[in-house]
Amino acid sequence: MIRDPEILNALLDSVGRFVRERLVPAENTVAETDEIPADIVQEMRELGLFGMTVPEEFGGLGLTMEEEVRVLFELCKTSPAFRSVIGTTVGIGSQGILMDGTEAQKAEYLPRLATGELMASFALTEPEAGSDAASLRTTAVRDGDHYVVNGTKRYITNAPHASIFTLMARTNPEDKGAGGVSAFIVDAKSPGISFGKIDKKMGQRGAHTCDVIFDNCRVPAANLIGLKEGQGFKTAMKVLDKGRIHIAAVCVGVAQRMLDDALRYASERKQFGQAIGEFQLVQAMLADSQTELYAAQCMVVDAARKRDEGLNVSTEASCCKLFASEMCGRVADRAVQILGGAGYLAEYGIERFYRDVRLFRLYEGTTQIQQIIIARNMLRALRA
Ligand code: COS
Repeated sequence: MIRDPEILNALLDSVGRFVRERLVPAENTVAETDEIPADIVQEMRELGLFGMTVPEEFGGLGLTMEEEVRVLFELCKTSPAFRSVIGTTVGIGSQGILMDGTEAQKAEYLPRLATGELMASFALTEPEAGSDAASLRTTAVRDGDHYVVNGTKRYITNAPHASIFTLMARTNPEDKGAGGVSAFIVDAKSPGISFGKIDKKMGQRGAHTCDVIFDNCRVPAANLIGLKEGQGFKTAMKVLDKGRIHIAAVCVGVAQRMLDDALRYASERKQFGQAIGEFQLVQAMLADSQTELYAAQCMVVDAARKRDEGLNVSTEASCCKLFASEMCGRVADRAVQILGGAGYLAEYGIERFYRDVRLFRLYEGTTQIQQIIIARNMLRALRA
């Protein structure tokens, strides 16, 4: 749903200009330094990007899902590390509070998340609990008006910069599955929290992940999301349903950028006396990429609209994440192929995108997990 096309178009124009004038020229520096410059993060705050998904009553832009994906299509025509700076705050780190938090929890955190004063991060994955998220072992034991948290979380995006975590921990040791898990808002400065070294990754330099270790960390009971135990896994799954549409939109944006670069190269590079884009085998790669990109974009917009209508989009979200992330990988591969030797050289940038986009098929649920969710939902619908 688009509330006001004129306001949205103005936002899309500013984001597009920001990407072209500020982010694209900084891509190499970010890759070399592994840092997003502080002035760029500040400009993202000023553009309201940290508050994209926070309702207007709490000071955010209150974008609908359709508006959000359209902003992402523009914002992601550059290195995905830039999106990652805001990604966990607008997405998986904050949405649990919005979806299931009490009014007091929303009032306490959402306004400061919206301005980017606070950054949020999502702490679900553990060394022994990745795809099987419900088997997590981090414990939260009630002690008076606090919970005492112990355990380790792994691959936590933006953990080194986070002000708060949405943490999933087991409050009922008798229940080893999803029903024993609760969600908490945890201040990153709490005593008992320490951080592992920043992970060295295949790509997305400038986006940081690390382990987060909880050692007798005391979390106020008032920070139990929704003040209800045993609901944390469902909160995480609802957050991921939305997150997967968000990531699919990111894939569309990045794929568009790679295809634009490949198209430009194909029209300029000459071999056998003409631009390589005139050769049908190169055209096939361009056309297949355009077709799949268009399909992914249509899927993302459709799923976003359905979510805006209040429908359950668990299946659609997984279809989008699966198709768009795999599409993005294929477009990256073809872009390298079209650039040939230049595609393999760092200075042309495509090899960096090729490494960056590999993550899309892994995080917020691997392709195989999306397949499982889609098929399970189909079978459940048949039985219902
Ligand atoms: N929305 C709301 N509730 C949901 C839900 C959703 N999308 N998906 C599951 N639930 C509920 C189920 O209804 C069930 O509740 P009841 O016990 O009341 O029926 C409960 O949550 C447990 O669900 P389920 O039995 O399906 O859990 P499983 O352990 O079988 O796991 C998968 C399901 C594999 C789908 C889940 O573990 C998953 O998504 N794994 C990937 C995790 C991931 O994306 N990690 C990336 C980390 S974030 S970067």
